[in-house]
Amino acid sequence: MTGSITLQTTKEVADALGAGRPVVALESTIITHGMPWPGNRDMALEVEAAIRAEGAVPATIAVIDGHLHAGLSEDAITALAQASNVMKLSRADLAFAISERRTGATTVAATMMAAHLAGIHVFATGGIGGVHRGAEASFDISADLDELARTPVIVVSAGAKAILDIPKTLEALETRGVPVVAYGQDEMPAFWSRNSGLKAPLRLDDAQAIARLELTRRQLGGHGGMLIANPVPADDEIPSAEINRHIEAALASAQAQGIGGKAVTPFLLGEILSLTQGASLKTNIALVLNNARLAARIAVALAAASA
Ligand code: PSU
Ligand code: MN
Repeated sequence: MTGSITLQTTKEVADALGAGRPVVALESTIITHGMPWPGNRDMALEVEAAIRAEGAVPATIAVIDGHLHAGLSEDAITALAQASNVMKLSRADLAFAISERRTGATTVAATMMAAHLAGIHVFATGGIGGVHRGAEASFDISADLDELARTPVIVVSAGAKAILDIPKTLEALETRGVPVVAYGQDEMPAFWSRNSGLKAPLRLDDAQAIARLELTRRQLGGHGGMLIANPVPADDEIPSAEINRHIEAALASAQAQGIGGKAVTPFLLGEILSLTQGASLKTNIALVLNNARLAARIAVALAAASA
């Protein structure tokens, strides 16, 4: 087999890419492994609508029956949101899902790869994967960090998920040369909470400034990705003291049940969902929507500056 991977795009995405109009990539692991049905489907469709309302086109990324898609129809999103046996695809698994004709949802790492292949420069998610607590023993460090180092896509997130070791995650990003930019505040956000107690490496206050930084990075050459850390809206946050209790409890259950590898992040998110009686999911959806709006504004600013 030779040639290149054919990306299946919706007409909306193909037209926008062809005309240089703003497009925002979206991941699908958050749909299949991050949230339960039917809230996951509602989230995915609301996020797409929020991106369109800001004047950009959403492109949800997934592998369906071996085909790599950039842009899914509402029916395809609904089917994926209810499907079982969907693989969780990181960089290590993306080609396997395609060659074995499988269906898989893309993590931050695999979504960045697909976005770059498609010519999409901006991607919105909830929180990136990073260095897990206890990584000095488990060696569990998300492939998202190396992908940020190598693939030139702007990732808009609410920081790294607070289930992780955020100080170590920031160190690992610095080592890899990944700019980490807090949006509109000095402190690094912590996913469900606005503050982490850690100063963010960089700060910018508007989408135009982020677009300017991106264009400058391109001029320097050899640039990889960049992480925009956008705090959850104040009305939707869970204070860190409160969420931290639940994170500790969830981590203890994961340890007791011997959860490892790819299952860790989905397990912890599920535990925290039940410990907070659904409040963590409401906050997760709010922060993804907030990130989608900012990502769309960055994509619009980049398209205007590149025209
Ligand atoms: N953001 C969310 N929920 C999620 C994720 C991100 O709000 O479930 C997913 C992303 O796909 C991210 C993955 O890449 O969690 C991290 O998984 P791991 O720790 O196994 O690398
Ligand atoms: Mn991992």
